Amino acid sequence: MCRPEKIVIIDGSEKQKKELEKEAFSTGELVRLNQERLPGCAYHRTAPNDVARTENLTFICLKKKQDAGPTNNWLAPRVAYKKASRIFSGSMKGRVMYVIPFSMGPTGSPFSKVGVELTDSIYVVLNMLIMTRVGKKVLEYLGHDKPFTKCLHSKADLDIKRRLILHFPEDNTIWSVGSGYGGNVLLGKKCLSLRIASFIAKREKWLAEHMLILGIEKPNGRIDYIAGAFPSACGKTNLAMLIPPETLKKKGYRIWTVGDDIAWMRVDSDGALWGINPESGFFGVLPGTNSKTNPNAMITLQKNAIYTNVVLTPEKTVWWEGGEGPPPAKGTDWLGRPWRPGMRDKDGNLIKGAHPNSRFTAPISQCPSASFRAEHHHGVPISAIILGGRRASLAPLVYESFNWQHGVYVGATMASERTAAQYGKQGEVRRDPMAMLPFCGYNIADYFKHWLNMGKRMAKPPKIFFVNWFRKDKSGKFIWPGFAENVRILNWIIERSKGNIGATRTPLGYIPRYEDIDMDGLDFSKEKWDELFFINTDEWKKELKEQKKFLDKFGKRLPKELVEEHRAFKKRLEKYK
Ligand code: SAT
Ligand code: MN
Repeated sequence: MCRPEKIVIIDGSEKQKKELEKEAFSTGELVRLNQERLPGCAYHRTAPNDVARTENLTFICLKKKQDAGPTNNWLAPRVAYKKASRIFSGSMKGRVMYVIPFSMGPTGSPFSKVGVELTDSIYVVLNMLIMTRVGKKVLEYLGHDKPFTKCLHSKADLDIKRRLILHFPEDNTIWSVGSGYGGNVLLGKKCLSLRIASFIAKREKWLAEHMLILGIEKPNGRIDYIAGAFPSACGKTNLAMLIPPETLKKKGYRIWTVGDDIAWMRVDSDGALWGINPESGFFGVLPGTNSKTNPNAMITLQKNAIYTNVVLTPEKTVWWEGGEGPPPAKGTDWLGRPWRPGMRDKDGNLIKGAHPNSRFTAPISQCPSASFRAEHHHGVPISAIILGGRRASLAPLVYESFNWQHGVYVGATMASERTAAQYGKQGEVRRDPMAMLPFCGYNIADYFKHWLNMGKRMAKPPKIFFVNWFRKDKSGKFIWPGFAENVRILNWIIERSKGNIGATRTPLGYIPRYEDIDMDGLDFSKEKWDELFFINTDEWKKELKEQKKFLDKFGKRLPKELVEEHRAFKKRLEKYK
């Protein structure tokens, strides 16, 4: 159908990688960066209209529309294949088709899934080499009879009117055409590891989630693991790589990074939940990343990284807003235009050099906090689950749900302000259940049911918490300092999970007592603390109505447990003074 001129199988070797880089440097698809300052690094620009996931062009193509549910775009598989075939037809004429056999999760692990991506983009190949396990080993494991996800991608002509990101869960197939942007084209990531995997996970009774996994090490050496769901560009990468504040570091606290975006979790024979990160790299947001906000990321991306849509300097280094040090005197912006700091457009607005959703791709193994258990086929035991979003008002810093069922309600109704990672109006509050709204490969009401069932399968399900690092005061300033200081809250979450400390009961759930948080080295008053945890019942009553409106979308398919939870929440709020 695509009619490529040549077919090349990606074997995962260093030699082949070097050849592909050379080829991409010669055509301008990639720019070789300053090899003294940034060894092994390359630079890439996407097309101007192709800088974030296009959710409106992303479809779940199940046979029945109801099975995709009201939150997904749907196309009948037959129609979708036909529509895309027209665009794919001859799209690789004169180009090479690369065949990428890849494993999500350590090759051969019982957790892992294999995919094969066909693509006409070297950028995709080089990113997949970082993000997934690629090559001969995967083909050997696959043999002749194991199942795999069939992934087809072509840039075609990068025309947004001829762009489609199609998922066929019933066929274990993904077709993506007309884009060259990360989440649309690195098909192992959101497409396989979330949309297709969530569909498989329901059938096979496990969880495929938009979650980071981190380990928190205590002074006594014990490491407990937390999985956390946050919408795109809400700080998952920063949280996963935290370095504790000086005072806590001295005491012996440490964070270990297992993953920053996706978690696959199963119930093991011990009745506990165990998780892996199916990816082997980070595809992280750059603006705002510097050695204060995320020192570990800054070390991770200094070599063997791919930079997408940032400023290119005359010395062939890179820069982005909120990055390290002052901007270069001049450079080339993400659109390839000459750029100087302070430049304004015709309306007087500052012109950003880097796109707000510019990204780096780098191997997890280069991260100083990379967990030594990342390659373990068995994953790590999950002690707590945190859910979070960006809410300028309303949600307190942290609260603990009363039980698994209540936690599922909190996840099902959570909302967040839109970021640059999606097309659409930024800052607008949207419901984003479990941060899976754009990633659930089937009816999300059935997904809620699946979560409820998973709770019953566990001997002792992890406790579910909600966090909001982004609450603002009346003057619009963040109340909580966030970043490294969040370790203090993670620590409380673990103590609660183990039943080691008490808490205050509120209509939302349990909240921490000021005196139970280790505030050593942080000047944070009780007054501010109370402001962070203030429950505005009028606002919450409004929120409750919004939650109801959202849940009503699912009609009869909504599990009755969530209706019960809604009623119980309403009652608790009414009684609260
Ligand atoms: O979808 S991407 O993988 O490009 C990044 C994100 O939005 O989380
Ligand atoms: Mn993500």
